Amino acid sequence: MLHNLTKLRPVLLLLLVPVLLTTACFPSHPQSTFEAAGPVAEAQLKLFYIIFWAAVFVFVVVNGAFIYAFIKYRRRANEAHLPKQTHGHTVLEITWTIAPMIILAIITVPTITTIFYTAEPPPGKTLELKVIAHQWWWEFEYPDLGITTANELHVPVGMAIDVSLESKDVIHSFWIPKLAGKMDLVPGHINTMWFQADRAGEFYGLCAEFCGTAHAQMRFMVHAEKQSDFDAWVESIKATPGEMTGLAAKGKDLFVNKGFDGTLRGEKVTAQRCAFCHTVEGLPIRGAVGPVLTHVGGRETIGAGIIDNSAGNLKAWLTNPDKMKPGVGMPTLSIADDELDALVAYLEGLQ
Ligand code: HEC
Ligand SMILES: [Cu+2]
Repeated sequence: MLHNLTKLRPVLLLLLVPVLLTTACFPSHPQSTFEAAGPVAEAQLKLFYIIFWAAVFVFVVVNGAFIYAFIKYRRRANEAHLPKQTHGHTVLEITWTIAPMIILAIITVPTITTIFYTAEPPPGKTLELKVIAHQWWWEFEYPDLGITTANELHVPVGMAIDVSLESKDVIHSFWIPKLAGKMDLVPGHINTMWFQADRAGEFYGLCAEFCGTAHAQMRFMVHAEKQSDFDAWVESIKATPGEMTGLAAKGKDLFVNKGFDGTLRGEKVTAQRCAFCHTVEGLPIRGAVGPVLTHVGGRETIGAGIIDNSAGNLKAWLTNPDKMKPGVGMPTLSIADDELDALVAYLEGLQ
């Protein structure tokens, strides 16, 4: 008995695999698409179910026929002759030609209508959003509102967001599992899509196309909020940061004026100024290599959605961004400890 069980072990382990795999589809998981929170994700989920059940139907019918034939026509003991052979059967042949046509139609019609539905936002008021992908972070521009942010998206609940997608470097893919399926961001080409959040909440977003070393750390958070909260957020983003005092003022001076030496992906770099790469509204220079930092102090995460935004993490990031996000496009600079504290105070003051 025990011996038999040992023999069965590989089989039992193999059975465990599908069981574990199904646990990956738990609806409340941030990356699950089974808990759609907007019309686009719902349409895509509906289409998934149609195709899924069509596939289940085909699986059951084909394998059912197989199993039936295996059992009914198996070779029995002492059976010398073959079962009755059929050559040509008009009814059967017509059936297995028409049945797949019906199944394909059942799949094709909703697929095409869903493609058209998700391609263009419905008529009515929409909010325009430009998404620009960078290795490995997100730039979000709202052309109607005249604001730009990074790695954190705010949208009003119940409003269709009319998205145009482009990339500064390689192909990325924009994906908010609970709101809308993936769409590529291609350098030199603009793709479009739309999505809408039907309830307030935070939705997880990520890059879904392998785009280099830190691809897995290219994330963002979508905050869907009621119109008045969204309007208040827009006002806060439009505001230019106020005067800095004390340590933060020293940090601001370092941010604009000091050139730091360091390394970028193993190469030596010199005289790197933060403001050459980052924009902070109100400063005399505007950098466009890294994310806009005008209101970075008010963001929940840094490093494109991967690390909580806290003084400790900001300091760790400035000390060695490459350690927190291997391959990152921000150089590891030699910054003295008191300078780090001043820079962190400045960044935290950018609310
Ligand atoms: C050579 C350009 C460059 C320089 C110089 C530079 N950065 Fe960056 N920085 C980047 C890039 C690129 C990112 C985005 C990294 C990512 O998430 O992939 C970044 C990210 C950041 C972030 C996180 C922002 C977010 O929303 O995730 C902060 C904070 C930051 N930099 C602060 C600074 C400060 C302070 C300095 C000066 C000491 C500095 N940077 C110098 C390119 C630069
Ligand atoms: Cu990417």
